Amino acid sequence: MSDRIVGAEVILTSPTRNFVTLKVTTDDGVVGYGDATLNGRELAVASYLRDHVAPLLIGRDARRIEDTWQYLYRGGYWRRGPVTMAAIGAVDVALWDIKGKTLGQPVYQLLGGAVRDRVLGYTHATGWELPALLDSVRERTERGFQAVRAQMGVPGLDTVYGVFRDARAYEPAGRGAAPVEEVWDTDAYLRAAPEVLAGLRAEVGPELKLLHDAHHRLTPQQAARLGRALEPVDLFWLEDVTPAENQEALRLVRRHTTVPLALGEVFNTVWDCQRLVTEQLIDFVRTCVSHAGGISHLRRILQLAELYQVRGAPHGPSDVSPVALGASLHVGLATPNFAIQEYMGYDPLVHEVFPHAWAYADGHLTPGDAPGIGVGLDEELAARFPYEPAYLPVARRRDGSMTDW
Ligand code: KDG
Ligand code: MG
Repeated sequence: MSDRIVGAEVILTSPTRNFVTLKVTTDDGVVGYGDATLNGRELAVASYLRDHVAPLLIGRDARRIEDTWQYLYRGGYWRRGPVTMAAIGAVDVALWDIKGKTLGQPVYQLLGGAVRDRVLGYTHATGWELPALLDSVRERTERGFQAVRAQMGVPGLDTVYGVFRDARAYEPAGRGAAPVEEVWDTDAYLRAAPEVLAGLRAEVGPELKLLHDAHHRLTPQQAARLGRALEPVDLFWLEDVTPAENQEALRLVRRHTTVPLALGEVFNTVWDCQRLVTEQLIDFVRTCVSHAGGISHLRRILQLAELYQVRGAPHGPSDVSPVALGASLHVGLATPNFAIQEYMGYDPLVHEVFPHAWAYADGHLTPGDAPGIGVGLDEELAARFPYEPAYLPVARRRDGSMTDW
């Protein structure tokens, strides 16, 4: 038994939405999977893996997870960025999967064992106006969710990202050769959101954990105002209030509001998180196992965060594949400052393509006890759904200029 890597294959599939999966095989025939899906930029990561990483993996010792991470990160010279870090993340998760399968243990046991019995999950509810939103939230709480992210429409706009006028579940990316363009109006949003969320809190009572995502749309001053206005709603968190390239901006928000802040779903490395964590400018760090260098790097981020009482709350919309969700849950079960896992859910077909040991019950998720990550890939079924171009929408202000969404 030598654990040499003999195969590294990239598999694209689109069972209702696109996923990129790395399959690593050892000379013993052990197979490990890693998620390399980067919503709307799938082919870039697929090429990075196929053309530049897979050839380097052949012949390497699959047991040397950290050394392979360092080799790909430092050896690439061009560091960080979503494409690089998603590719490295896929390799890392696949190697943890192989290690677990080789040792006959679920990955959380290899990370030090469980520190909790199950991981709290939150899901998405949307409604254009309060009554529809309330229905959507109630449907989720009836399914056991104790934490719900609530998004509403904005009067005067035709569409708002992630919110449907009817009761359909939404998919963040729309199929087609180019992104859909939406119109955005921050002032109208700032008038609507506090009223709808206050109304929602009044209806659902004090216990339900309510979350809201502002999708990087606000200036620091607008974010501070919104945070203050939402204090009586007692949110579990307010997410992505402002783009975080300029991290100084969060200092202004913090000075004016005690609303808990969550941020980091677009971050890729511990260095993106360093300042916000060490200066305690956020309460929850949202880096995702598949976009931030895999299990090894997510653990590093959460261990830094633990020193500053910042908690982990990884990204988990439908574009984070069941492989990444499983990997995140192993980290969640074994990491003390892991607060909550986003779980948007998947189309039934996605569950078929990726059979998994992880499970949802009663508002919580568990990774299961299958060796490795515990998520497989039905390659025959996957092959029936080839990749189709799909993009997240883009947004313009009323004057036609581009804005964050
Ligand atoms: O691909 C990214 C989207 O899925 C993202 O918009 C979802 O903001 C999001 C969230 O919090 O899940
Ligand atoms: Mg978000």
